[in-house]
Amino acid sequence: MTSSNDNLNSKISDVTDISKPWDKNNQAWWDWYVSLADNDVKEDEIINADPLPDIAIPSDDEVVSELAEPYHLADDQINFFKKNGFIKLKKVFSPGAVLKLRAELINLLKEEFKVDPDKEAHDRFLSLEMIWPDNPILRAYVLSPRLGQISADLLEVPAVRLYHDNVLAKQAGCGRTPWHFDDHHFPLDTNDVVTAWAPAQPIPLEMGPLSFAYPLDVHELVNAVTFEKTGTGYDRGVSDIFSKNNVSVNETPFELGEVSFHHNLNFHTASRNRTNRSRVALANTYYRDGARVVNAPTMVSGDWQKFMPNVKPGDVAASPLNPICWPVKDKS
Ligand SMILES: O=C(O)CCC(=O)C(=O)O
Repeated sequence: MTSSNDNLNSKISDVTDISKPWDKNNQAWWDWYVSLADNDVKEDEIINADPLPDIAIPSDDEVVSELAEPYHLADDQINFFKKNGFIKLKKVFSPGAVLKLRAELINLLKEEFKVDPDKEAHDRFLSLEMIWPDNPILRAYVLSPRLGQISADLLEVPAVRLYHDNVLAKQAGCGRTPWHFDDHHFPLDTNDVVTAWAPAQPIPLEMGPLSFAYPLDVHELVNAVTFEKTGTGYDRGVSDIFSKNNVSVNETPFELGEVSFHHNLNFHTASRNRTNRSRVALANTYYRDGARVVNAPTMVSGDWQKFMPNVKPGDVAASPLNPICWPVKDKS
């Protein structure tokens, strides 16, 4: 006979069992993932975002040469990243390069989702991945020596590869991004992993900037919170422990051209987008050359084989879709 305790236990293990691979596409993954965010607080009304600046848009060649220029990091910036697991850097892109990126991303989103993400609010988190192989201008941003060099310098590794690009559009009214760290997502056997999160417009607080808990080791406080694949229990569990421990959270606006970099053990979240403009960002993840895929990727790793075709669990993660972005190959 099955007791009510057995039933309860099997329900609990079903909610926490993430061992099966993800069998839908990446947009379905994001729809599922944002459903895990606790949005219980009373929602404020939507406000108008400031107009985007009217500035000259650079040519493709100008963007390529801008992003080939190195970005000097001081030792204290590298030490800040090491200690806190994130850093926000200003002027990584020029204002024109950001607005050019936004126009391109909006066109791609329109084409894929048949909506204008800025005009038709559907409160949805839209995502596109692996755009760079077929889009030369996106390639200039994603494989840029500048983002590759900053990533390698922050991780203090000699070379980095691309894991994937990720176009993210949090539409007007879309709720929170749940608390998480990316170690959970990327099926890589290394912690030398960083995501460059590049906003495609300024992000005031009301738009829900990506926000970071720090220092890096606060992830240890929430080791005991079990991930649940339905409901908002995990997000609430992390949030409660962070509040009880007075964990610091950096939730600050992004100015035009500012880019954040977060380590795969950094816990991050984002508030609801309370503006009438989509919060568009390009998030590229880079990892230490030589890393391998873990032996047993889970459903939280989403459609990872799309990012590394023909690479199997346990293999070195180095498909043709994971080029080395830094150092740049000598073209002579
Ligand atoms: O854009 C967001 O709200 C979440 C993005 C994120 O978590 C990431 O890029 O690691």
